[in-house]
Amino acid sequence: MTTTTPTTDRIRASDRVLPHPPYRLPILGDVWDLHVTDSSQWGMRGAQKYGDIYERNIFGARVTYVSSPELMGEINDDEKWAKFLGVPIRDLRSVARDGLFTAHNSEPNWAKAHAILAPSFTAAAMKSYHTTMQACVGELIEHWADRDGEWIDIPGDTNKVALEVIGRTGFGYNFDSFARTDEHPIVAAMLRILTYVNRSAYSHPLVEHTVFRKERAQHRADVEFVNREVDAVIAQRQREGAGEHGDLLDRMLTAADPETGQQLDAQNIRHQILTFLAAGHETSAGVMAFALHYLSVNPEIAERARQEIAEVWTGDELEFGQVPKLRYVRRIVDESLRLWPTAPGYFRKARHDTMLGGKYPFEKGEWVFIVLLQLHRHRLWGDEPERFDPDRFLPERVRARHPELYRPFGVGMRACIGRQFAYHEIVLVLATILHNYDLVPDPNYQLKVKETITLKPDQLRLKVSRRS
Ligand code: MNH
Repeated sequence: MTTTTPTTDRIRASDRVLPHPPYRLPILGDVWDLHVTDSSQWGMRGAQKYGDIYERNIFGARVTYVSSPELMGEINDDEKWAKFLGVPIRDLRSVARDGLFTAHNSEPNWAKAHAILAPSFTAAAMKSYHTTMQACVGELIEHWADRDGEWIDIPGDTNKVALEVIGRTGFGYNFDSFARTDEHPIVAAMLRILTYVNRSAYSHPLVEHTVFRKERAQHRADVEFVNREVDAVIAQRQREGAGEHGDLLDRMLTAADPETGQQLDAQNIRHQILTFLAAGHETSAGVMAFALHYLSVNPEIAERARQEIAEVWTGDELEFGQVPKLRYVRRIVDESLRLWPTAPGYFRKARHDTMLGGKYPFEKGEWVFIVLLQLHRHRLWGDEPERFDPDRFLPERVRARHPELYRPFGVGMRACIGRQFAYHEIVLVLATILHNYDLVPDPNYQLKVKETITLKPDQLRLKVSRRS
């Protein structure tokens, strides 16, 4: 018997034909159709016009946008596609270097830090953070106590809770967000860093050296400042002796990679701390804020959540083991993350030449952007994808659905390490707020979403009134 090897043609990027905006120009390509401020929402609108896979060609650079559940199965396979640091994530390396989020797969510190930190992020590990998280929410509840009838800046305050949570559980650091009136200097510097990265990512070095010379100098000073501050926290802990605090910093200073027996070095620990500050704060805070918006305009959903909370929360405090029993509150979180995945997409690059979906040739190293905003509104979600309906996450409905339709935390080896942490924290915060306060929406508010790498409801304000 003779076997014939099929003669496959070489895979060539130039053979790839994809839908794209009309009026493509020579050299400039689709540059007229580029949005740099709301790039994820623009990616979503493009998908609604051009389809589940389409491209924009910007001066010859091709950006492919994917929101097809069928193609996701292939792209989410770690054997076929790998994490890619697209703009603006790549530029976060100026502060986070080879920290978990911004490390290339090939950098040895990724596997090492992943092995060392993973045990600190299991559902069971949340037990050691629960009381600390509760203390942070308690400060928020206190902060609102005398503010009946005042407008409250919701994203501002959820940011404070999430910052306190990550600061204290991460490295025993209290930012004192609710006591102070000014912004903590580390927070101010981190905010400027993220704003700079988000804007300059689409810029040219020459422009940064001239037009934005001052901002660039400030950026460098900010990076140096946060490095120094975080290094001081690490050094202080080393002097005190690590091991008794039960936070992530203790673990990083004491645990070794089971594979190699190696520990993380102090510089890498700094990059992990900065990573947790950047990746683990605004993302969670944004979800809390979106959920509070939807709860305020859907009082029947808030009421149903309050009934569940009343059944589960029987003593003085909401106990660790009670949090996972708040199934409806959890569905509210899932549904908020469906409509507004606060990390609105991620990048993957082809590990080898490949024919995506049997149709689209991608050469090794070429990359795509996963448009989570649109995947989460795909027609397979039904006729009313914009409607906020937590019951989409009833277990039987989840089982009946295409498995690739929902990826707010990414997937595979580079998926979010903080997923359980985020769920525990967000459910705890929302349940405590609903238990203590009624939420009153601004009748004139129209949801508008602001992008600063992550998403948040722009200028959302609510009134809260204490429940008796
Ligand atoms: Mn998080 C990676 C979304 C909360 C720390 N996070 C990711 C990715 C997504 C994501 C998506 C994958 C990106 C990619 O594939 O390129 N993260 C979220 C969302 C929330 C969130 C929507 C809140 C809700 N993340 C958190 C929290 C922490 C955290 C909280 C820390 C305490 N996330 C990380 C780290 C990574 C990550 C670290 C990188 C993991 C890795 O690559 O190994």
